[in-house]
Amino acid sequence: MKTQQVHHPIPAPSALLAPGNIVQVEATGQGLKIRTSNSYIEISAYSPSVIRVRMDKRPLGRDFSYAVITGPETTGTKWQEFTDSLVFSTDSLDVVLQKHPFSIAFYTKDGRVINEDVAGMGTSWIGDQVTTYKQLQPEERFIGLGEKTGNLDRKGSGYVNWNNDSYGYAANEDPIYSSIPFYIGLHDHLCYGIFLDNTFKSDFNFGASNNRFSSFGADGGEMNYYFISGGHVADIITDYTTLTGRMPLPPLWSLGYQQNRYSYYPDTEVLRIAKTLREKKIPADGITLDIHYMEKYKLFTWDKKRFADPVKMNKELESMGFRTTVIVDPGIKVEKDYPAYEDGKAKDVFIKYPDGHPYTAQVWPGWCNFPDFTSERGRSWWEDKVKFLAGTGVDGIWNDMNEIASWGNKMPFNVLFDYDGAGATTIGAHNVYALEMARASYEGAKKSFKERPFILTRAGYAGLQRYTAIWTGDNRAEDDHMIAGIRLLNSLGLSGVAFTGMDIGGFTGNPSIALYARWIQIGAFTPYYRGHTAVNTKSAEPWTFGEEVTEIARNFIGLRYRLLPYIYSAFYNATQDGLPLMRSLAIDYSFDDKVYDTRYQNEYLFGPGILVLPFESKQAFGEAYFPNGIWYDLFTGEVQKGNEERILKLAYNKLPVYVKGGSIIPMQSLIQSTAQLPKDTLILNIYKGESDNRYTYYEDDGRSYGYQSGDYYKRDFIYDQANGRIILKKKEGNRSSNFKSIKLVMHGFGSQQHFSIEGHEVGFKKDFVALLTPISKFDPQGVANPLEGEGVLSHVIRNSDEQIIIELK
Ligand code: NBV
Repeated sequence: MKTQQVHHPIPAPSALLAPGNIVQVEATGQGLKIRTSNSYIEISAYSPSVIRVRMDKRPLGRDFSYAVITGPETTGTKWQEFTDSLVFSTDSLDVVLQKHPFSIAFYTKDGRVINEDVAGMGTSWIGDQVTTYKQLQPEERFIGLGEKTGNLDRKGSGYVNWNNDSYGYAANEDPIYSSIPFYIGLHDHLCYGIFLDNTFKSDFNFGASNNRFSSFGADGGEMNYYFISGGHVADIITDYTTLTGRMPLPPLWSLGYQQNRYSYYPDTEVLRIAKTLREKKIPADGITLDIHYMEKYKLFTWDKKRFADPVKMNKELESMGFRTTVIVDPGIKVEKDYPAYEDGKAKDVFIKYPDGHPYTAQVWPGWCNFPDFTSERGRSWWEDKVKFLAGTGVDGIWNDMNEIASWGNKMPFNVLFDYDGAGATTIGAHNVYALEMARASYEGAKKSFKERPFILTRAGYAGLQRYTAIWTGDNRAEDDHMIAGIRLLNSLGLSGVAFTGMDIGGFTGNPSIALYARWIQIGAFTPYYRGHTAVNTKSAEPWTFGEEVTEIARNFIGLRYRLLPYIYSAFYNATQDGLPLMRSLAIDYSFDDKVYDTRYQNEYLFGPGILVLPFESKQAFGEAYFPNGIWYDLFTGEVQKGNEERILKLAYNKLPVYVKGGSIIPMQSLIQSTAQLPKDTLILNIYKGESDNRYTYYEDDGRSYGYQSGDYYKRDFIYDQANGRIILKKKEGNRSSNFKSIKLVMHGFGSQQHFSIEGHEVGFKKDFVALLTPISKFDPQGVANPLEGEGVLSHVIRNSDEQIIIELK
């Protein structure tokens, strides 16, 4: 017998508020202003594919963002009213707003749902906390959300954004240092991005502990999100970085290997490290100084006993081809007659309690006050202080502890911040403090450093890529941490941050020899490549793990230097389209289920064409997945079919790295630092492929701002598969290339030794390209001999600025 289902409504507490029905609509140039029974709503188009939704139970307040740098667009939108709904349209999507009660859904032009509120339960408030609930779509996946641990596909997980000093964090801990409330959803060959621009503590749920919805919300402030629709994940990242900005061109030296530890001192020790790198022929460009360079950890000082003459030391380092980066923390020691403190107090730059007392907490130097980076006054004060660093010949600023971290790690909620005029307590300002610190360091360095600065931060918020690179803080010297670190960097890349790194070798603890060897190999394929370790750990320079590992490190760091033309071009491209250096396969193969398989989720492309397969150091075999296309072993040239799973035999001295068919990979001769010029032949590796490819190659002086006034050399390289041609397009920019000749190295073209260049038939000779030096003396079983790219064909041509066509048939 069928029983009648009875509903006993559970009374909702009065604090729970929903928008209710639409009662009034007004068209603005860019969208609609809507009044519902309980809320104020504004929908506006920022481009045909980007729609902003603002909602509050109070009239909408000041429109201000630390993240977004663009405004709405006024053209191309229209709206229509129906009995039960309003439809707001752009050229790319239709936004359907239900009237009774209010809810919102985004559709493709051919009527497919991309994303929709849970009917009748879209957005609601519980007190000041606001959340939007989105219907889970069948097979929906979620990727991104910035520096978040966990799987590539975040389905079934929930996360919190609250910048947190996470010393020695667990590989699955949340939250850690930075907050980027932006993720990408995928289902049915559709994808979209959602960026919740709200600096309060925020909460994301991707179907965790429920089977109905994904949701995003914050502890206060407006529901203020941007919906981005796009055909491809890459388009969404590009749109997101149009909203929040892209990275500036980094100095070339910052892409070389950087050596650090907590801490190198005194000056003689710093110089010893630099000299040893040179003596051992381990290429490097940077030395990073941790907190012990300061006098009793006081900002904007040098310890005079340890560093009697920092200018001289930095000059000496520079003459050896090294650049110096120094750490800064936000805490200014409360100490009478300490100039930075007295000046900060006089200029009233510190954050305060409501009764006007400066907020004081303990960090390295002792009790400290903290500049208010959310105020124009605080930022320009800091910018001015940065001159001190410029004056001592420093080239990079490393912003640490900016969550804000302090002993006890429990900053009171009633501390006041300027929040650029609007005023905020800790609960609204905490997540942007680090972003604004990095901004002040960047702006200050831009004004006072003689060349492009390198800026690094530990914490941040959406948009941090405009000012700074980021590293993943105090990781552990453990295998799973190395692999989790890859996913953190890949996720940051999906979230608009291209310039990222992790402590190579691990910060806490001591890596095993094998772990260090694997990590230094992987590091060569991460954007910011820095070895670092904590105080009181064993030495962790590349030569401290025995002769064999020294050789492995030399090989892989050397390979990194030879790849610099490719890497620098990838950075240039990131400044243009926002696409990261480390690309999770979810970017290019978004709807290939295998990519999300936990066995394969760590694989990524470094730049557009190099596939990196990271495995733990303990593994003798690794399960690999090769996505669609043809792949070439970077070291041996061996061809690997795509759409194939394979078990790889691993070796401690060779990281599996492959190149995608159709790629054009520019390389140069080995140099020991970017201060050294490579030989004047650019090596252009061309890999036979099955589809077309276009790629922008870029050079400039690597250090000045001359590129902004045309002092650059840029050209497009096209792999025109359909017509059997490679085209090196005419150069753009006023600069001549560093390379007088180009050596064309053809991979995968078999015995075809004749090509025509500019209509003339040319014979290519059989060649041999050694990417790594043999280390077989350490390799008695001959397990891996990762040296030969054998059987390639090569031909050297003059590097003319005009278009060059190479016919393959
Ligand atoms: O300044 C010391 C360390 C630094 O080496 C590390 O990279 C930062 O993440 N810093 C944290 C301070 C606290 C270390 C326990």
